[in-house]
Order: sequence, then C-alpha cells, then structure tokens
Amino acid sequence: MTTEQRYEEAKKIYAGIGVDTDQALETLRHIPISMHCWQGDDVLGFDQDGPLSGGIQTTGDYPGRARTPEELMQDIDKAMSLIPGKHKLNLHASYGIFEDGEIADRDALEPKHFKKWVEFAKKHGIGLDFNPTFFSHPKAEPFTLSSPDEEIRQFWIRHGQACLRISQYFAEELGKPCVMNIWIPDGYKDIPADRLGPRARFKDSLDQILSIPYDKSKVYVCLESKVFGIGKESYTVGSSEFCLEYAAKNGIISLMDNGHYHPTEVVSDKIPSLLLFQDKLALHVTRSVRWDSDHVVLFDDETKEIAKEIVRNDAIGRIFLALDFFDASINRIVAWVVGMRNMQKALLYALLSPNQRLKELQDSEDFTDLMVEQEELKLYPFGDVWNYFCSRCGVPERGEWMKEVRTYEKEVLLQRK
Ligand code: RNT
Ligand code: ZN
Repeated sequence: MTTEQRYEEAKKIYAGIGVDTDQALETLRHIPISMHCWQGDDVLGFDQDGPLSGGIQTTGDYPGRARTPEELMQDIDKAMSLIPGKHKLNLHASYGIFEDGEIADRDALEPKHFKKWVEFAKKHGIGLDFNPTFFSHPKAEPFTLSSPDEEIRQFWIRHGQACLRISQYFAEELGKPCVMNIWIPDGYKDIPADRLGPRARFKDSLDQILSIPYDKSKVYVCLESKVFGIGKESYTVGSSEFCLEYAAKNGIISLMDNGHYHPTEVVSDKIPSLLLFQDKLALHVTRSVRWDSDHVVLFDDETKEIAKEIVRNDAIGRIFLALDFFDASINRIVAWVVGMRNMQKALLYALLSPNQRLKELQDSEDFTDLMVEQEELKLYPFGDVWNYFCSRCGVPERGEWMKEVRTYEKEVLLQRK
C-alpha cells in the first residue's frame, strides 16, 4: 500500500470517532516551533572561547560540532530540510557574527551583528526569536541581573536593553514577531543569608531593561524561571513564583521549561492554570532525566500531555513553543530532527484525539469508558497519518531521513577536525 492509501484508510478509522484527519494536518502545518540554534554547537556561541557556564551543562563529545556561523547555518539548513513545515529559529545573543576582527561586548551588541542571521532567516522565510545571554562571560560569574556589584548589574541591564533592540530589528526585518526570553542563572550553592535582596535587585533590573521604548506588538518578552542549577542548588533568584508574579504584574509572558521544576511536578498541569489568567504563555520543551539534563525531546507521555493541554484548550495561537535541549553525545542534527519531529507528533496526537468526547466522559464521571477510549486511541493508525503529513510536506517519511543525516555526517561533520 502507498502512503496515500494508508492515509485514506486511517482517515476512515479516525472519522469513526469523529476526528477529521485532514483538518488536523492543516492545523499542524501552521504551528511553528522555535528551533534552538544552540543544539548545534553545545551552547558555546561565537563571542567567547571559554566553557559553557551558568549552571547548565552539555555532556558528550560526538564529532561534528559547528564551530563557526557558517557551519552552524549549514547544519540548521540540513536539519530544517528534514523537518515538516515552516518553523522559527531561536538565537542567543552569544551567536552574534563579527566581521573584520571587530568585537562588541554583550552590552554593546547591535542589530548589525545579527544581520547574517536575518539574511539566513529571509532565505528560509522564517522568523527569529531571541535570548539575551547572561552566562558564559567573565562578568556573569556568579551574578548578573541580581548582582550586588552595581557596575556588573548595570552591564547586564545594558545587555538586556541591547537585546530588546535586536529583537525588534528581527521582527521588523522579517515581518514576524520576535519572542525574547530572559533567563538568568543567578543563584546560590548553599543556604542564602538573604533571599529577598537578590530578587529585589533582579526585579529592579528587569524594570530598567523594560523601561526603554520597544514595540510590544513586535517583541514578546518572556521570563523563564528555574528551581536550581549546577552550583546553584540551594536558591535561584528567578524562582517560579518570582517569574510568574513579575510577568503577571508587568504585562510580559511567563515561560515554563519543563526541566525547571521538582521531578514530580509537570508543566502539562501548569498550562491550563496559566491559560485562565494569562493571554499568552511560552514553553521550552525539553526532557529532564532525573535533573534538568536537557535530553532530546521524545514522543513520550509528558510531551504528549503538554501538547494535549495546548490543543484541547484551543490555545495554539496563545502559546509560543520552543525547544531547549543540548546533547553532545549524539549526532547533533539528529538531536534537532528527532526533537522537532517529536514535538510535532505530540501535537498531531493531540489533534487526532476526540477531545470533546473525552471531556464529556470526564464530566459524566464515566471513568471506565474514559480510560478504555484513551487506551484504545494509542493503537489507532497514528503513524499512517504522520507519514502522510511528512510526504505532503516534502520531507522523508519514517526513518528515511536518517540516511540523509548519515551521508551528511560522512561528507561534512566528520571532516570537521
Ligand atoms: C537553562 C534554561 C535556558 C537555557 C538556554 C540556553 O536552564 O533552560 O533556557 O537552556 O537559554
Ligand atoms: Zn530553557
């Protein structure tokens, strides 16, 4: 049977439970996911030679890390050619491109340092998202926007402001809003003597960053919280409560990274609560294994639950979806492709569920049927719909894409010595 024939069969089976597969695919085609540039080079960036800092860590030494902007762009090109649909690219400020030996410190970054990325985005017809980089820098250890050293704190405030200008430049050049996410690693290894002071300074720093004029219809500022980092086990300045309250009071957007909570807490359960109070919401989808390990996103239960909360609450247009992981122990192109395709599969799985019917079963307290129907759904011909989607989007079906990565690995990645 051809992919089309399989799809036609699957379509009938799904129609039997009131699910329109054509409609689901049409919706999926228009859900952009922001692909993080930093999987390609182990989060090192181009503006420094030092290691990754900020209490985050990549592990592994798989060959082929992108070492230059050209290599990173080439790798992103490859990955995007294997992912169905049009997405966005998520950049960090540390990925500025300097020409003719010029360098600009983080507080002096300008749109021109990202001109090549804009050209790259234009070539792909995609939008860019942005992140100030408050780590991997001599002035970032140990504190940035919460620093008790006023000079250091001001340096990072200027960085945040510079990033707002760059974000607006992206939005204007590309005609697509730019999501700018603020995350700081600031925290303490051991029990703090003052928990309030650092947060008060962080709050003031954010106020100062956001005090410069910027177009709120073009730049969506987000704030990402975190429960702990390596070497910051006892306290983080940007805790969940801090970030939620700050975002709510100041009209910016909360960003939840599902690696940033206690291990039995799930972001899927937090999404509907925020949806009731916030217009928009941002996510970093990742996979934490025992800690915020940033493994590649799989088609696993929590990713599916996250997607369900987005889809069945009609929140597709209210959520900024981005991925955030960095695995250096496997082929980095594969990491991107698997993560992106899995996020899309999770969305498709949610789109192919009879959500209204399941809600009704819950409300009528018919928990037996609810369980059975959800379990039966798992064996519906989901793969046939997914494969058809891939072929319609002009990307390889099933694991066929892997052959292309292997060829690329041999011809390009392994040549990087
Ligand atoms: C760190 C945060 C943050 C970073 C990226 C590189 O724990 O998740 O989002 O991973 O900014
Ligand atoms: Zn994150």
